[in-house]
Amino acid sequence: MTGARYAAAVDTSRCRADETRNHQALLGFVAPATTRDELAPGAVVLRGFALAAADDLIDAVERVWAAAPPRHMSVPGGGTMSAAMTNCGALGWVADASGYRYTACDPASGTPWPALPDAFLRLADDAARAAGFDGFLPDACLVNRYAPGARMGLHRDADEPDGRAPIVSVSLGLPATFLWGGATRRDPVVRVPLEHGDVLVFGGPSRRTYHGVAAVREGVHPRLGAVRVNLTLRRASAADAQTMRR
Ligand SMILES: O=C(O)CCC(=O)C(=O)O
Ligand SMILES: [Mn+2]
Repeated sequence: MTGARYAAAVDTSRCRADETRNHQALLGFVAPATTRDELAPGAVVLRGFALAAADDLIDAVERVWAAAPPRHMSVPGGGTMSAAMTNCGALGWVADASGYRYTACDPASGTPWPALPDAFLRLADDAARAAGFDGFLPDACLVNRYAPGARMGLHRDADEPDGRAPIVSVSLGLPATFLWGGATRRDPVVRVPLEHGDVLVFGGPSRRTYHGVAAVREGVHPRLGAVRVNLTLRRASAADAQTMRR
């Protein structure tokens, strides 16, 4: 068989297997099949991985928003983030004119960030395991709310002292184009479409890769309206970051 024919045969049988599994999933027998897009060593998009939990996740997001409303944080050098942000977990990521850091309390209220919802913890552990990282126990979740036009420039998640734990990043609501770069800001960027229910896990050699989000396009999501939500689950404390790559 030629390479192309072999690839076609493999693809067809995989589609058939997925179809059967998805049919069984509709009947409630098994979890739906998830397509995996490997971006780089240690980085994978698990397509539709959060769909089954999406309603519970959004209910929990709404409770977090009620306790710690999203806000446009200031950044050093002037200006504000175009995504509105808040946090849940023992630690929350904050930006202001003096820099970026984790805090135990919401600076807006002076009270601790809301606790990490169980639905977030379950999904984070399941997705990390599916991506090859066992025992992921996040202690911080940044909740980003993007209105159409909001974006996030290329950056690395580098405020966490221990880089052994991966990052689990959950997309809900409007679709977005994720920008996946390299080890330096000048490396070429791949545009990765992300939809409601997709989960990106990046760790190991990809943990400090540059990434960002292109401006979110106009649209309406049936549950969230004209909004994209991203949950970024991380291990932010230095101690006990025991997650290792399989
Ligand atoms: O919204 C996203 O998909 C990514 C967000 C992100 O990279 C961050 O908050 O650090
Ligand atoms: Mn990031």
